Amino acid sequence: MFIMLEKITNTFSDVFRNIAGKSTISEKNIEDAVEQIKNALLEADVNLRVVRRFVNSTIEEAKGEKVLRSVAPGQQFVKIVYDKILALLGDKKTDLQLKGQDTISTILFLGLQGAGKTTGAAKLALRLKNEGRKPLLVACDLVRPAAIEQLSVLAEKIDVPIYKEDTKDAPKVAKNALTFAAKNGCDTVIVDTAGRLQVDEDMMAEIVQVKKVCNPVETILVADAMMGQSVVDVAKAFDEALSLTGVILTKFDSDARGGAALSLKSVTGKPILFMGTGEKLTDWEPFFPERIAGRILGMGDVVSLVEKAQETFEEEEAEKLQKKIAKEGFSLQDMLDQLQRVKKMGSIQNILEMVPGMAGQIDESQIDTSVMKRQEAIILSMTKKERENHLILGPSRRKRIARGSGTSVGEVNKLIKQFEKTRLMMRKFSKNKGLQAQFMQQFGGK
Ligand SMILES: Nc1nc2c(ncn2[C@@H]2O[C@H](COP(=O)(O)OP(=O)(O)O)[C@@H](O)[C@H]2O)c(=O)[nH]1
Ligand SMILES: [Mg+2]
Repeated sequence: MFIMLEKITNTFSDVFRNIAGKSTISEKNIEDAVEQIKNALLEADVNLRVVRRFVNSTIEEAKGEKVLRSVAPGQQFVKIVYDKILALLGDKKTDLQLKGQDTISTILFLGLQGAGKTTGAAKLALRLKNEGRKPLLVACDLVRPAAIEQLSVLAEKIDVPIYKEDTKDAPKVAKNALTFAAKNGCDTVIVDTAGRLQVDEDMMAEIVQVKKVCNPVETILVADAMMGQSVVDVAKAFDEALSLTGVILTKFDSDARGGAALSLKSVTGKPILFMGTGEKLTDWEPFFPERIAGRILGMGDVVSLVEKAQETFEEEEAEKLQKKIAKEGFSLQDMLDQLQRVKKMGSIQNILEMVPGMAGQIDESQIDTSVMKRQEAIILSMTKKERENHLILGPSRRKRIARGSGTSVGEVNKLIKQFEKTRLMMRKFSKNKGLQAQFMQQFGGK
């Protein structure tokens, strides 16, 4: 799977390996790296306008303070590129906008001939069926001779009902299919339509009529990922005539160059909802921008780099904290800041989601954050004055804090004791660089 992005991935890996290890990078380094990336994108057949926008915004951001002045500028640079690629792909996974199962939701599939509409309709039906919905497949491709038969065979394979008629009137079929769905308790109607070899007026006119009749919640362009950037013009034409709500990319298992995936979202503004990944009816997956971005940038390598970039940022914050402690001592407010910073790193879970084999394997409950949450609640229940000077925390204040944070006086006492110990340690070792790490560790534990 994913042969299609291999080439572009190789380039990214080279560029990153080169730049990530540098302890300082110049504007020239950034420009060179971005130039290489630009060529890789163009070679992958990404739309020129998309490439230009990507290049400009990356250079601008990479030349900013945060990168050039940071401890590990190469890593920050990689993170910026990752974020931009992710944005190209649509940031977050988008779900189908289906209505509740007490009404009928119609999904209209359209696209050029051979794009994968008919196969895709069956693949989606299978998926929805497995999710507990009751799909109905509708054969509205009345142009290609064997089209109805093709859908019938697929429907039978996945044991999903099909609605078909011996006619050339597609809108009529769509209309009758809805009645059929209502009578037979189907809640999701997937309408397969006729494609042409290229965008053509007759086809558009017919699908516009079909759309009017069936009032779909989703009007989805099914596009072949092997088409490269020419898919962009096709998408635009369909969108103008039919107001698309989303896109499905098929043949992701091919060795296409990836241009379509990287162009479609940003040119059309429509989310990529699913991808077809093979000939089998189960070769169908939701489109996860994070996974694809990780994949494009060379997965393993880049994931760890992005993670490191995040850590480096933490390190810089920690360094600032050290300086402050050396001067003023460590306060409960500092402890709160630390807790909250550690909590933010929860996003590491998201990063792990992109590692092959890890996706879906991580159980939120396995990451124990409850201790930290309680500690945070305790400090949050203190006044500013108390956070600055723990010495004023007498019994009645502790009781109030326990009540305010929904914890016990015992827990408050424990936290203050832990704080005092840490504070002492901090003072002793405030010039010791390894201390922050130790400190963090201590908090993670019980
Ligand atoms: N390898 C691969 N082949 C696909 C995929 N989706 C569709 N196909 C094949 O592409 C061809 C055209 O698909 P079809 O659904 O008939 O396209 P339609 O004309 O848009 O309805 C068929 O041979 C499918 O098996 C996919 O994700 N991967
Ligand atoms: Mg078809």
